[in-house]
Amino acid sequence: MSVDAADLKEKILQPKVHQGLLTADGFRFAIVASRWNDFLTSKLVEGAIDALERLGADEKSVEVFKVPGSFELPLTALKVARSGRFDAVICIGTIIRGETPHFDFVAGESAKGVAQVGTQTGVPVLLGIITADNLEQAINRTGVKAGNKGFEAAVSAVEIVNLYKTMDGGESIGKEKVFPHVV
Ligand code: INI
Repeated sequence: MSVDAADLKEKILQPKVHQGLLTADGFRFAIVASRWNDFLTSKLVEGAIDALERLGADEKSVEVFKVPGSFELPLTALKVARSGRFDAVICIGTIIRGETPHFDFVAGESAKGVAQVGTQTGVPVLLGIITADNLEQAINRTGVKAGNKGFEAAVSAVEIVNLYKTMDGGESIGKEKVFPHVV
């Protein structure tokens, strides 16, 4: 018996897809930014603010917390997340290998720490940290060649807060929870 292409196509599962809208309206965002390599890091902060503004955030819904270096991002993000004042925390920094023998330590601890804050608090924490082997690579990731990591992290923040809103029973899906087993 032959099976034609049309039959096969009908049998392909089409599961329900959950994804966040790209609207910042009604959400509050914290940007936690390192001062290290500020001539680059400030471009990432600008990129993040630009993304939030373009996606509909207003000035009162965005706050920036400055810290000395990327190593200080996780604990600051934890305090910000625990404050209950923000829907997402966007962590921004620039770590360049050429500048420190501690690169792996600073980069590893910063990324791991930032990830832990999200899982510990349930508040989405976004990684907008550039880790680069040299200055040229870092410059290229601030929007010169390969996109702006701050902008990208902010867009991801907007998407994820919208996704969690629908999963937690936000207006777009009514009051019923998408995942009733998640409390
Ligand atoms: N912090 C950075 O954000 N980027 C770097 O490249 C960097 N380097 O090269 O050392 C850096 N170091 C500082 C570190 O994050 C802490 O602020 C410092 O160790 C004090 O805790």
